[in-house]
Amino acid sequence: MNTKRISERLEKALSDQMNVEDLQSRTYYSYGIWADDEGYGGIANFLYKHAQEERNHAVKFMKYILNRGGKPSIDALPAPDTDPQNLMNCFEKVFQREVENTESIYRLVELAFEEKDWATWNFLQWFVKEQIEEETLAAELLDKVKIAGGSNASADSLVLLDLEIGQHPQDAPLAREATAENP
Ligand code: OFO
Repeated sequence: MNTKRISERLEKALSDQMNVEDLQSRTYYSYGIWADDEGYGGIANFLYKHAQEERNHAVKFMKYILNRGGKPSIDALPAPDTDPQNLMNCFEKVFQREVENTESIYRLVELAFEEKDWATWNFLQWFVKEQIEEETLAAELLDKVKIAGGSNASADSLVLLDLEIGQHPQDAPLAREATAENP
């Protein structure tokens, strides 16, 4: 009896996304190593934690494919992105990585919709919501770097920025949870 509940096309697309999440994780580690080496210990810490989040995302795809009777495939990954040129460029790259990942998730949502695979469509909604948070977070951090002076930030503001980002939560609040009392 065939107990597989996912098409081969979606199985492959979800498995590819699992590998993309893994690559995201390696990319955040590489940005973290760059920041650590530059002396930004707080920012490095933030990026290392974020790398772990991306690994968690990969595991969610892995388990979902297995639960639906498919088999994910761990593929060879390309090298992560090149090192940032400076802090401003680092957070521009973070924002760009998140936007690309959102586009990749949207393509999966479209595929699930096309196949009327509502279980997969439902599974992917967690990632749609997650990407709203991740893009908001990346934009917030980029704003902080700009406020600190961007590429011309003084040594003092860089020290404060490093401290602040090091303690920054990994999630950004969602607009749907805002209220008049707590916007
Ligand atoms: Fe940064 O996000 Fe995964 O999905």
